[in-house]
Amino acid sequence: MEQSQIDSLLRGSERALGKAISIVEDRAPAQRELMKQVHAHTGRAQVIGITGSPGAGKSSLVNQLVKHWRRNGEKVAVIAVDPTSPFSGGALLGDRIRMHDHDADRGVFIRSMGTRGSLGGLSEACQDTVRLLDAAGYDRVIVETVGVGQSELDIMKTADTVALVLYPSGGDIIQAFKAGIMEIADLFVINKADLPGVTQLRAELEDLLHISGAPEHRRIVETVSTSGKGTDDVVEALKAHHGYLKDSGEKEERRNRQLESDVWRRVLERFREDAAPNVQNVMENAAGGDPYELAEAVYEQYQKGRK
Ligand SMILES: Nc1nc2c(ncn2[C@@H]2O[C@H](COP(=O)(O)OP(=O)(O)OP(=O)(O)O)[C@@H](O)[C@H]2O)c(=O)[nH]1
Ligand SMILES: [Mg+2]
Repeated sequence: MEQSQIDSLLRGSERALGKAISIVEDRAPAQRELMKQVHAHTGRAQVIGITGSPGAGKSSLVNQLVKHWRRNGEKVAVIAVDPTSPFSGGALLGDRIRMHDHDADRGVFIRSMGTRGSLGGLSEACQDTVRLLDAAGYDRVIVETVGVGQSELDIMKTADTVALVLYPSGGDIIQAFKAGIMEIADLFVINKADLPGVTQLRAELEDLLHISGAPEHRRIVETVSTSGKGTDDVVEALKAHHGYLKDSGEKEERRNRQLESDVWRRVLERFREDAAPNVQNVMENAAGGDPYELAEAVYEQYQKGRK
């Protein structure tokens, strides 16, 4: 991307932003230079991850949060990571319609991000997109994912605060527990609090948190995201968690941990790019065979090529 376009992005141009996001989504080599350029302008936004099973009401909650923050004049960006589950196909269309409320509003930027074919490419693209939005001056960046796969979990780990949306219907908590999301959630939202079963769900959740020795700062909040009831409590809890992160030094710690994994992923990504021709080469001549030997052959060829 040209310098003038990067400057536009830093001034908040949606067009420049859209173009930059396409570059990081494609994982084209140009993304490296781009990310280098914007890096110095990141670190200001509050990144909020919202996860939970399909239909839990994540988008409805996001919608309410956007409204709330817009009323305060804050700039808000939303990345909706497409649910992998085919059951959610219909709901996605719903997302578009509901989120359409904000389309004309210049202070809101909404982007859907698909599960691309490339290995692990989604979480990388998503992390970089968060940084672009941060650099473009968005105060809050919300990332919505369905809590299922490893790449969603990776995406959530890069957020400052992770909210897990649950709703009264059996099996929800256990699923989250299995997927490893319970451990990384900072805030629990019991949505659809207008439906029966809330008291029981809260009791189950409190038990689980108690058993797992969860730290004090993890709060439980009830919402009805279709009406907006409880949104203020979510906002308040997010604010409290952000304060806790700063005061306890955990924000610093998390950022440092993030830095190392970021360096790793960039090294690996670069290696994947560089070794791709060797893999292709070796695979062309491999009629079946032993993966260990083939990998060895790739590595040998790669090293020879570097001499
Ligand atoms: N009764 C009730 N229904 C709700 C509430 N919040 C959301 N819903 C409904 O639940 C359905 C799913 O809501 P979404 O906000 O699309 O849920 P989601 O978690 O984003 O769904 P996916 O993105 O498909 O995983 C919609 O029909 C909403 O109207 C609530 O608080 N109470
Ligand atoms: Mg949704």
